[in-house]
Amino acid sequence: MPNENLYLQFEQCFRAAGGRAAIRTADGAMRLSFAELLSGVSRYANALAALGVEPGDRVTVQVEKSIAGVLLYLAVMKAGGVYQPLNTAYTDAELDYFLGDAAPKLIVCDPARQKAMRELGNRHGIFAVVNLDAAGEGSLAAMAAQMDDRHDTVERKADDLAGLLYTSGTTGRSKGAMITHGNLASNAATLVKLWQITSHDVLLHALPVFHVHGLYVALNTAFLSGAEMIWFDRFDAASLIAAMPQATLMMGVPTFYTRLLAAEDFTAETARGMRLFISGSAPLLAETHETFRTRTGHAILERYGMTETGMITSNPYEGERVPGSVGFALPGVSVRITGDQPGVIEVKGPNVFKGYWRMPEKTQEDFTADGYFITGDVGTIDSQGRVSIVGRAKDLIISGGFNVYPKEVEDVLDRMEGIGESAVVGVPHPDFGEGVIAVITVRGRIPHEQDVISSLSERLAKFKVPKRIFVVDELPRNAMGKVQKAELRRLYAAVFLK
Ligand code: MLC
Ligand code: AMP
Repeated sequence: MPNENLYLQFEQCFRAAGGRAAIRTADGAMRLSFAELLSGVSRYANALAALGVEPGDRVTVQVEKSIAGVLLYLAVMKAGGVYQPLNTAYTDAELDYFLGDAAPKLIVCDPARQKAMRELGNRHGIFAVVNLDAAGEGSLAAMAAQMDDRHDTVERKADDLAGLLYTSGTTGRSKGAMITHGNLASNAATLVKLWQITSHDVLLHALPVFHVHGLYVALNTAFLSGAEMIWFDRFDAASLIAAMPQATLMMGVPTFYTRLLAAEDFTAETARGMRLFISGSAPLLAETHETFRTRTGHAILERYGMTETGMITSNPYEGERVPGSVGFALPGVSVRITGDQPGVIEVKGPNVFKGYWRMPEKTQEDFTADGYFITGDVGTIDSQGRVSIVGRAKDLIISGGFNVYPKEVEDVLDRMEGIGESAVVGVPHPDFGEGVIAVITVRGRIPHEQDVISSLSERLAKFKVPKRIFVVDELPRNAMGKVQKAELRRLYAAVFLK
């Protein structure tokens, strides 16, 4: 049996690229060649083995974005482990759940969080905790530096897990999506080919690396093609504009594009050397697409994906990129809508995950009898196969590319003293696409809006916390007693647009 560990494919590409830059900062102050990437990953993989990580073990990682963090990501794969990244915004209360559920062998966190993480880990019988800071220093980096730079890539089958990525659910409980080496390998190869990514490309990488977009779409396509990356620890329009003349390729959420357009010095000249702009994770407004094209001459290529499936559809590289459409099913992936259109999009293919971690019933619920994954996105497919997303069957808000499940926020609100009921909805937001708001009823004294927000921030990651809280006497309900969220979205539609 051949070794189907995806890292072997990356490794081949790294060897061929040798001394060329793999990842660097725009000013060149930090630069890692492909050869250094190879030896660095081996050192980290040896460190993981020394820390007791065995094939199939989860490694939970909550660290600031850094190049050392990339070495760690690759090393977990090389060592046969299961990479389990977490948003740096998660609070201790949120982490407690993930640690208990994922039951990792090792936790890697920021030094500032080590004490709290150790306490949380101990509660779940996880005793190995090491750290890595934003500069790529820390106990794990120190350990890796002592290790041998040769390491045999652990044998994995295509069906073995490479990642465990949590995604919230409409029930409010997060589910771990089990992603295999085969899922990642097929999706990355398809995208490299479709978007014609080569070793001549230079990718602007400003996305976080704890979600599918920045992690699997951006990193894996660069690693499989030998493209160079210009590395940003976070998105900042001015820094991207300054670096863009050195680049050919960018991937971002719609907020990246609206923020670039808001900068007057972002011009056709800035984007002259660019080959391709890709958008995804949230709907790109047709207006943004048009304004971008008028300003730069580039038609942003919109694609559609999900944690559970990787990328599903894409507008064509050659051929018309239609604003408001997410394009065609990727080669090898089948997409359908059963019944009337618009309807729920279903997907099947080598990109589709293996199921939810330790939730066989939930997994079964989300697949059809003939093996299609039910996305919960509502769309249409035209006679040529072009897919458009028109809504969501799931109660989900996407704010600046981050998913917020209202139920999770409502559960916290409902437990707060003095609050009767709550309904959390997303309304149009000029920067984040959708902005989170809460509408509540109270028992007794009306609380200060800021007090409710502060109290929520102790339990929930910042991006989930409603930007505004509105108090009403009663929530609007239909005849069945169900809160009418559509009505709330209509009533509060102009909150952020004033
Ligand atoms: C930050 N804040 C957000 C937020 N990001 N609030 C709501 N939604 C968000 N997305 C908070 C901050 O904590 C801060 O709170 C305040 O809002 C203003 O922050 P900011 O400085 O303006 O934000 P910034 O750091 O610039 O971040 C915005 C952003 C970032 C858009 C650059 O959110 C981002 O990188 N988003 C990308 C998400 C992503 O990668 N999604 C891919 C998912 S994968 P305060 O109170 O402290 O001021 C997926 C599958 C697929 O969906 O198809 O790709
Ligand atoms: P996540 O669970 O974080 O992976 O988010 C996946 C969800 O993001 C999908 O189910 C869609 O609702 C949404 N999404 C991703 N890409 C697009 C897109 N191009 N247009 C509209 N929604 C998108």
